[in-house]
Amino acid sequence: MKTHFLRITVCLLLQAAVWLPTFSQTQHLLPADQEIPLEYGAERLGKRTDAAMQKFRDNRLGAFIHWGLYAIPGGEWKGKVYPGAAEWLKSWAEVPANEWMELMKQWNPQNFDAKAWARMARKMGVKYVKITTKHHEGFCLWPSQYSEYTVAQTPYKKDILGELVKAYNDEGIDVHFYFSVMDWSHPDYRYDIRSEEDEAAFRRFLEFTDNQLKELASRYPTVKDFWFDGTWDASIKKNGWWTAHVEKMLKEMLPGVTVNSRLRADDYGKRHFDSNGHLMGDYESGYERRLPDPVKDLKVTRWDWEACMTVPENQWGYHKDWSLSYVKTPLEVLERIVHAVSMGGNMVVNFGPQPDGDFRREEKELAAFIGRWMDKYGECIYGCDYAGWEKQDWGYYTRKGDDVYMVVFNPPYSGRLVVKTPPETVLQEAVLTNGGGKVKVTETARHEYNVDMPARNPGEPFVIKLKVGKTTGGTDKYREALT
Ligand code: H76
Repeated sequence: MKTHFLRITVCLLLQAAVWLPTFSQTQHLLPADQEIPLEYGAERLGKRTDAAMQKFRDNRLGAFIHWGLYAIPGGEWKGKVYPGAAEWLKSWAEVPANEWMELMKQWNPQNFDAKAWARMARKMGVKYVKITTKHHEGFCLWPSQYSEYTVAQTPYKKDILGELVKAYNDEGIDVHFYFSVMDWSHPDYRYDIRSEEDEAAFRRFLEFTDNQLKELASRYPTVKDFWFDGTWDASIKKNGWWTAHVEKMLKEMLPGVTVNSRLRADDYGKRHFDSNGHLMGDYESGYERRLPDPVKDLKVTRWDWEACMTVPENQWGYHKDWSLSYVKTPLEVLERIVHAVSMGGNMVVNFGPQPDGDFRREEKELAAFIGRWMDKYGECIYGCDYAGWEKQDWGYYTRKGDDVYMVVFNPPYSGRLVVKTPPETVLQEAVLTNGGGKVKVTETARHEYNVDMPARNPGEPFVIKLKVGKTTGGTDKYREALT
């Protein structure tokens, strides 16, 4: 009974370790005159306005690649299948690092074809791909001179990361690097600093990490972004200076590079948002497998953010058994993409390639489905932003300059799509994108309209582009009720 209780507690703690980092950040803005001085707080107030950041933002749709040794066992260790995230198997099954690294002998992805991956990404319509250069396990997808656990020490030998960077860039796709600071195979990693010995070891570890990051930045100078993970431990919170240093170092080496908020901790160990409530890094990266509420959480439209999601409930690396949790349908994935863009965010859809270097059937089908839709309707995604209009039940708005898009996911039985425009804004015209022609607009009240459903229901989420004008004074035929 006792051991059972203990096991449950340990399991809960491990799970907490997984979700804590994504739920702990909040923004608490202090009145300007009450702000405290910080040496390692936000670099800047408000959104970045340079071209590189605008490109990051305009891309809107990305893919995540989680690929490492964990793909080989695929969630199963010594005959037992673990339902938790496959890339955490080392932790679930409590495998010591040296035993885990034996998997390197089996790293030989004979079907790996970087060009085929890049074609698949282009056809899916993603504008960038985030690749796990090193996940928590510590195995490097590039031949790092600072580690013995790299692709170079496997039967496959080749620089997987280098091949991918080239192949994606050749297809016009930006590459972003995922990098886990927490490293389960490095003897100097510490979860907390409790002694001088810890202090010395962790200092060596941070130097090692700096070296790996500098190596990545100089070997692959076209990288556009570093997405840090595994930064939630007390050891890192006690070394907020180092996270500010990394941000600065990378930005000096690679002008324009973007860095996620998850890297950062300030002088007091406050993460994502500093002690004065200002976002650190260039964009918020806390929306992992969840999204802000499209009505209640509009505060997120004030800063840049990027969400990422798994296709099963929580599997990033390859897991051989997807029947253990709910798997989102391609339509559900699409809706999350639109949901994110409608609130001014990016969405990154995860893929966990198989150990042989190919993608599982479900992922290929998903990529093809999203790609077909993006091909027809992508103009409401790329370069689009939060429209600022009141959310309606039929779906989501996005906006590009003066054009407002209605992305219709839930067509109503009435056949009328309600649109409420902000003050001084009038609806002039509604046109189906993808060559569908005009649909009728009827003014029903002040700043309220019915937009007709297309004569033939497209049978898939579709997009109506709205032409919008400004009211020019004149008399108002509507009167408020006297009550
Ligand atoms: C916890 C955790 C990690 N963060 C996600 C993006 C995956 O990499 C997961 O293993």
